[in-house]
Amino acid sequence: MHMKKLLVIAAVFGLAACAQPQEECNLPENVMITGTNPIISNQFAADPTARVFNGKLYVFPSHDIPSVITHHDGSAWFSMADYHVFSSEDLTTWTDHGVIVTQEDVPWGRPDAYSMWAPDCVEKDGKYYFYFPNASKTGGFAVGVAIADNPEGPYEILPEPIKGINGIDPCVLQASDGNAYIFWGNGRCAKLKDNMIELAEDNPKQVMKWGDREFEMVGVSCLQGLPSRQAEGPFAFEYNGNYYLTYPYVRENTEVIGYAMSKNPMGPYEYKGIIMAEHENGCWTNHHSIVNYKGQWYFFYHHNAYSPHFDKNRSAQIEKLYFNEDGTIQEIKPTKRGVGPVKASHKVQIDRYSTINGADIDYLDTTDYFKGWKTIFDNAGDAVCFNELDFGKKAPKKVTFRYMAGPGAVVEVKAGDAVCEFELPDAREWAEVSFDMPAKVKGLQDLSVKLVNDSNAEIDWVTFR
Ligand code: FUB
Repeated sequence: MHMKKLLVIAAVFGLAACAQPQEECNLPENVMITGTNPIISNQFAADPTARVFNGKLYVFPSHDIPSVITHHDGSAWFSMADYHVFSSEDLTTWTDHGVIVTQEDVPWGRPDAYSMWAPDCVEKDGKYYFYFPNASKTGGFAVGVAIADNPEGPYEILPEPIKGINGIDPCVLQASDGNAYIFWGNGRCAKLKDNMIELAEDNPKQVMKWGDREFEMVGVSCLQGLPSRQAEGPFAFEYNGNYYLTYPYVRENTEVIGYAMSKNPMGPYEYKGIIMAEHENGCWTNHHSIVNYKGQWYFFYHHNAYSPHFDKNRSAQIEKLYFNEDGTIQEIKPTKRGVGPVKASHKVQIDRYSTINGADIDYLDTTDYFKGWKTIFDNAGDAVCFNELDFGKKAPKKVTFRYMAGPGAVVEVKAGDAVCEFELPDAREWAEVSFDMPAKVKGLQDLSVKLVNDSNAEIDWVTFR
């Protein structure tokens, strides 16, 4: 294809007051437009369990807050007092439906434990069963159930936790054999009764020893003999006649997500490998779920993107997941770009790039990481590329940058066949500037933004209208 090159130093159109489109200016407080990673930007959202209900994607994460309790060694620790539920139809616009369960309202739980770890939610016969771990008044962790008529709630918390489960991180598998199985902790699994709130009578039982104490545990340990050091957060699902037990465990120093396969929900499972390796920045935990939405498989997981110095304040992210022909799962690398469609008319966060060449990324405000990031261009040639940006059917007439720049900074914007250059006015504080678009760009295009000359610029976002 012949590339049309428009090397125009476009005239400044004017400093814009509110450059973002109406839908972004007037967003209700509980609605976020992201499309990139992390997906939830109004709070921390760890351990994201994704489920599809009524054609909509729901995410049930745990809700990290800055540490208010300490670990036994005195260090800052996971602190979670309640659960929110989020939903999206396009994986870009996320609605926070608010708090569905809070620690003060759990009759059997310690109201000040801040221990509402990873939850799950499944539907049966029009009822939504929300499974959550919590510190119990009688010691240790237990798993409770709250029931609702809608995924968003209101949920009614059952007075007692599930008898026979001592542990964290419940996940429920509704298998094609007609049974529901609950997995928890380090890969233990038991069958649920039809009522979804009790363990079945015919579950196997194991006598375990803890020092000189003996006690009976219900169900089976599906990860016994498999790589599973410090395993937690099991997520089980069924696809194409195979059961998958996916779980975080410590391979060297921090968690990876591994998986095992079986022909039976309760195993035995055969270890198959890694789905996601350790986080490069040392974030100790990862916790995930896997869901098919509108024909595409997705991997939800977490990272501490909004809390670089405290890895117990985590945020949910999404990547696409692919199977090999033999049913094994291809390894996934975390990205900043994520999976959501992004419109060119939105504030395009180019710091959530697909590829980067020379440019640097940094936080906009280290006193409030939720404000997000900026892209720093220091040398001629520094560039980022943001894949799959939707310019729509009508070519935008203007491009707007939120930026800072030294004198004479020229940036090249490349999208589809169009290559345009813009000289950013000198600005030492954040400013917005709009230019006429000298080229017509439509449809889905990869966008690249490059500093052309030896100057410097920082860009918060770009938008095309
Ligand atoms: O969120 C608290 C705990 O950290 C979860 O329950 C684990 O899976 C780990 O992500």
